[in-house]
Amino acid sequence: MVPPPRRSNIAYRSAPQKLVESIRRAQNIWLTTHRQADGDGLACQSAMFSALGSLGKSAKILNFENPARKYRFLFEDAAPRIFDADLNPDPPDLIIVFDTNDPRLVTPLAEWAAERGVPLAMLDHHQALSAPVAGFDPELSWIDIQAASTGEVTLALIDALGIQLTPKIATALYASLAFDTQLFRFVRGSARSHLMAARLLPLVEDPARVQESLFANLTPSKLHFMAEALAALRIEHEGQLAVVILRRSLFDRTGAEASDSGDVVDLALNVESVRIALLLREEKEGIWKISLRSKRNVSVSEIAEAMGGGGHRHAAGASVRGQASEIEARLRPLLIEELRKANLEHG
Ligand SMILES: [Mn+2]
Repeated sequence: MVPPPRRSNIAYRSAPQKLVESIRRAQNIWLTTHRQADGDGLACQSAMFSALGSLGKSAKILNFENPARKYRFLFEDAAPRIFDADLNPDPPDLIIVFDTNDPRLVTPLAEWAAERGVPLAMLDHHQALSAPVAGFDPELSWIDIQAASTGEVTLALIDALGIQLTPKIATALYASLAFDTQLFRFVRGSARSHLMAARLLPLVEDPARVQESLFANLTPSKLHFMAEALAALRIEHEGQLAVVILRRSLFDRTGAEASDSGDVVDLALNVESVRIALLLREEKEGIWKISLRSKRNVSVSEIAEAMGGGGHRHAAGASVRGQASEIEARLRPLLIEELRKANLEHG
């Protein structure tokens, strides 16, 4: 039997008028992304920095921590600065926030901007929060949950602004795409990511370098970290739930970066039977970062929201105070219930 054709989803919703006009009017624009910035948000910052430069705007990249080493290739022209409210910089005309629609993930910049009347434009592809959060302006923001990366939304905005793609812009957007789709594995059932790649690739000078920087960046210490982290991994609930708890001491001992733990949870989800992977990572004494990944019809976004965080259907997280065992005990019934619902749906 021939399966029905799948939607190709290649049509972009048009850019919000208010967003395009605000960028055209603004002279000084800051570009930021969520805390624990990843390859998507950082690449969008890099692309927009170049794009605004070609419009003659003055742009600044401001983040909350230095980018991980593997992302440094994105910032050969403009090193990101760390936002510091105490430095009292002149407020910009507009702040564009990439890869989140939650102003709480850009604190204290969101509060700083609100006090000075600086609007926040949020470009994102995560599910919008179910409850409105102060600082989020829906008319000035562009959330497209069909996009597999915020880079797709950023490219559509660059097009709407009439900006010509350059090798720099194309390379950054290609990096966003390669990163968030994990080399075209997670394309949200749409042809868009591949079509976008086909458009960008002729302008990307060294696509292999993008791939190597983002993915072929293992070090011996990272491998030792992975070995210990995987040894601590438990697979439970008839193989459907993977749990790993990573203490600060492991990072100190192996010299791994916080962002390295993402690979552990991704690997756990690659176990055939696993439907949810839970990672608890000790950020500092008594503060744990919850990372949840799921696949197929299992959603983890509500669980993350219930823990005070957010995210999307298959990847979500939260930051929680307490002991690892007690946080795991709070999460467990929510995870089991979600698995039960998903199993029922499957019949
Ligand atoms: Mn993203």
